[in-house]
Amino acid sequence: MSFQDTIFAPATASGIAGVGIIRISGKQTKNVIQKMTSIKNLKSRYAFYTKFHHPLTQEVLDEGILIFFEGPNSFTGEDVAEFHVHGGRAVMLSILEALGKIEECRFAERGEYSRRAVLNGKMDLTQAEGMLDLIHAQTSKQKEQAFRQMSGALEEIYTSWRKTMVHELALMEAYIDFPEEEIPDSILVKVQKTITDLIAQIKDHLSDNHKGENLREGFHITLVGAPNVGKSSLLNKLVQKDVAIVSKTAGTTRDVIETYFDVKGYPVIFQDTAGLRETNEEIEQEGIKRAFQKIESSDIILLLADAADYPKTTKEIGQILENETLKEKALFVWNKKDLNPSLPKEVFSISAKTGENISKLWTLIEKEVEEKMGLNEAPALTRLRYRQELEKAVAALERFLNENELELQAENLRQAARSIGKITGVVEVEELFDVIFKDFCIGK
Ligand SMILES: Nc1nc2c(ncn2[C@@H]2O[C@H](COP(=O)(O)OP(=O)(O)OP(=O)(O)O)[C@@H](O)[C@H]2O)c(=O)[nH]1
Ligand SMILES: [Mg+2]
Repeated sequence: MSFQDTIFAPATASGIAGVGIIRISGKQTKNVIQKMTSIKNLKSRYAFYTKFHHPLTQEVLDEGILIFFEGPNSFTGEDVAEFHVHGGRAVMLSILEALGKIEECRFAERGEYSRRAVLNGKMDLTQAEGMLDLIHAQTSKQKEQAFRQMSGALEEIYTSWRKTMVHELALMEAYIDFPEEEIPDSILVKVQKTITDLIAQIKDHLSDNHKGENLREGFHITLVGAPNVGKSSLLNKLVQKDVAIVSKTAGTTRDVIETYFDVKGYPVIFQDTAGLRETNEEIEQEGIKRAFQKIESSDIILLLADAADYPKTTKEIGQILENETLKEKALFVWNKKDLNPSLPKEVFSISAKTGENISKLWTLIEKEVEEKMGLNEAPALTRLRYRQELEKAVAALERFLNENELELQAENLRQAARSIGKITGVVEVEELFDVIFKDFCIGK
């Protein structure tokens, strides 16, 4: 992949649409415009109505709007042009095919526009990833979080931390390298103090209960219980759609049924599972195995029991409640309230059939969801990659504090700064870029 090439790709999704946009970026952009349009007085950031023709045959391919963005004032920082043409397949293909005929022009690779934007200092890696999240956002809260990140909320914090580290490192190195300059020893005490404060700030950012990551990835709620307690009925009731088969036969559900649901702007994935019981039936056993996998990995488990059996629950439910980690994320609910009028008031019960107390259950779910994903004033840590580098940075800073030798202290500070640099992309690690930009789509 050469960054000398001029690249092109559709910026809009393929399909039938009124308008389709093809974006061109690189040194040949002006040449492309000259070869494919008859625009005379090209100006940056103006909309030109023009015919687009084939650079070799001169055949008219379409007519539409051209906008030229002169570098560095463009998305990538290079010269960029946008062809706004009709959004049908044949039109788009004809333009793309024509572009391929111009020297030094080629189809863009995945994420190449964003990658160039980062390399040209238009944004850092967290902003590029924020933009990726924005494009993929499904709910309003995900969008809000992604937009903040794209606008540089995380970049600002991480860059300032890195700056502090580099600054303190410079002070230390001056102290080490120029003893005759008589830099006072008190400087070292100051550095210690600054680093101690910094550790506290980073730790505070890290101890967010993974809210930002949860919001990016979605929150998983699993419905669990013995066969026939009404898990599938409840799922259908909650998402107001007939997604799972309900029947009076015990052992109806086997596969895990996942349904995506927008809860007040937060992404929630409900998972209905096979009823837990001992069985010799092979398919059901597999279903139960899968149910247990979901119990482990989900954020909340809605443990359902049959109110007609109150207060008896099954052995499997007992086992789940004995496990400290699982118990912590379990919400216990008696279903089929309508079948047991003598249920004590204080036990939480619902009826998936009549809908009684379903709104109360929703209140509980919403509370959990907001607790686990709610946005704060401070921008959230959104990716495991950031978390890992920040943890490495904290470890290096703590080694710094415990180290006596100045050179080794400085080395630890350098390592910490490097970790932060990896998050924002200040240290240009090709490998790292490859990993990150492969998730982008072509044209971004
Ligand atoms: N009376 C009453 N019946 C219910 C209620 N909820 C579910 N049922 C009935 O209970 C039976 C089992 O419901 P399902 O939703 O299939 O139960 P399940 O827990 O998914 O069962 P498996 O998939 O077999 O594990 C069906 O006949 C439902 O109509 C309720 O609140 N009240
Ligand atoms: Mg079921």
